[in-house]
Amino acid sequence: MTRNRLITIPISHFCEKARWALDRAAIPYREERHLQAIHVAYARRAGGGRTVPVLVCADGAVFAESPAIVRRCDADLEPADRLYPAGPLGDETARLEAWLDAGLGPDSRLWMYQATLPAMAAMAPYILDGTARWEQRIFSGSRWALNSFIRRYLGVSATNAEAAMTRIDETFEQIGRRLADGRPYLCGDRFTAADVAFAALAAAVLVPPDYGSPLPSLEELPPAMATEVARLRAHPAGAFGLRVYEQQRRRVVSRSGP
Ligand SMILES: N[C@@H](CCC(=O)N[C@@H](CS)C(=O)NCC(=O)O)C(=O)O
Repeated sequence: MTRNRLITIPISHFCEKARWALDRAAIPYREERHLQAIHVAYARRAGGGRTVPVLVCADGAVFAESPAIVRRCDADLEPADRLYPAGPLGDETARLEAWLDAGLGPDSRLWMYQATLPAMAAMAPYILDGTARWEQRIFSGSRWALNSFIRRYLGVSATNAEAAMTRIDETFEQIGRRLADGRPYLCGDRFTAADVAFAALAAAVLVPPDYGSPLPSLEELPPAMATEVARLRAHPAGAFGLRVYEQQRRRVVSRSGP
């Protein structure tokens, strides 16, 4: 039987967005998890570019950007359950998501790598969760090479991580201001793709327990990272991200399709 396939890097927060939308819409899929750098060959072979997630649908359609995957999931849902509402609310949702994809996503990832690459061995169970044995062997044998590839490719350095954290703090401030009127979600009363984007992309700095792939506990993180994670969790935007995870990550909505 041909199945939907989702090509991922297990800890990737962009992949988490896609996984969340698929899980929420109860769309069956097989997740094919790969190590960073090795993912490129699999993403390309699946019909995507060099990034993951890539969704290959049972009918052969390929979606290689997380917003496109979320929209594909919406197509199976009743209008009231869709993550992109119709009309101006949907436009606002897409604008917010695009802003978070371009800013918070890369910033939180860069900062997370700067904080965790020195502790790569301890992070191995999370980096490798669900990957093939041969990829796990490559990781054990060439952690240093992967470390330097990620540093070079993403520009990971202490200076860049500090600048990324400044921008993350600004994003958290903006999200906090948006929520200050008491609204339950970023676009008002309705849970949307903007909430999924914020919670998933902030996961690299909030390390939520309900993430769709195993993540370390606060105690397992390098102490300096744990301190920053605790600080961000206490921010109104951080508390919002954690609440959205707790209340929405395991929620499944009914499908309108067959
Ligand atoms: N705009 C893309 C971004 C995806 C993205 O940056 N994915 C990362 C993993 S978090 C990736 O594959 N990076 C590897 C690369 O750029 O080669 C989306 O929303 O799907």
